[in-house]
Amino acid sequence: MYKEFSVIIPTLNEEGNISILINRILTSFKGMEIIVVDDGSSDRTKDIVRELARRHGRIMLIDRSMKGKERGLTSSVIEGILHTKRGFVIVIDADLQHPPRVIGDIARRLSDGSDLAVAVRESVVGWKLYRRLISRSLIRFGEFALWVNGKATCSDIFSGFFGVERKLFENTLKKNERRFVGSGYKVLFDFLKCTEKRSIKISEIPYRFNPRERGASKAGFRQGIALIKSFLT
Ligand SMILES: Nc1nc2c(ncn2[C@@H]2O[C@H](COP(=O)(O)OP(=O)(O)OP(=O)(O)O)[C@@H](O)[C@H]2O)c(=O)[nH]1
Ligand SMILES: [Mg+2]
Repeated sequence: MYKEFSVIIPTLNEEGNISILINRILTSFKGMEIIVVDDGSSDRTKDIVRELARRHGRIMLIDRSMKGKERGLTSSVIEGILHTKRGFVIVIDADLQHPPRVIGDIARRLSDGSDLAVAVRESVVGWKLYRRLISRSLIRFGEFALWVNGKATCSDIFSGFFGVERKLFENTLKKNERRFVGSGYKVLFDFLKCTEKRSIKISEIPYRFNPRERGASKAGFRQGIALIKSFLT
């Protein structure tokens, strides 16, 4: 039973993926709460989640379509985390690039006493050379920034797939509200840069990051700018 866990899924036009992901969680992780945080999808994502929520009490949809300029991946994840009362939260993308079975490994590490459990991309399949190069340089820069400032780190500082003790996340956020870049993509990095080295127990679970099969990527120039902002705040 996963009564202490809530999984947070940010969505933007994921009609081809969301029901597959939710059904896998429903069957593999009994009792786990599922919170979908949608930023105004124009496809059927919200309808699909509403229909599933009608049938299963542990699914919830947070519809942010009226939020205007507050939209963004990081602010969606934060809103989902602040919504739950469960002890641990696990953040996962909706597009199935994060293998749902790893949710179980993350949950186990958190139950065993880790404060933060990060699913780390061991290999990335299908990225073009320029995306690999840009990503590599940004990762190196981010790692350097954490290192010089004496902050916590891990082998995949930009991972979007991780679990954390909820109270720890909330306290860190409360003390550093302005340092979390709501429009950005890298909520884990924002959390790490606000956490002192060796102050928390971090564990890692390696996995293979596959290309998206359905739906379109939302990563792009805007997120690049948000990441630079993350480095500077
Ligand atoms: N709520 C919310 N979700 C978002 C937003 N942008 C992206 N998402 C979701 O966040 C997750 C990650 O976005 P992706 O577009 O897959 O980003 P990525 O994995 O870095 O890029 P690809 O590898 O190209 O898929 C997916 O579940 C998206 O639907 C946003 O502004 N708000
Ligand atoms: Mg993706």
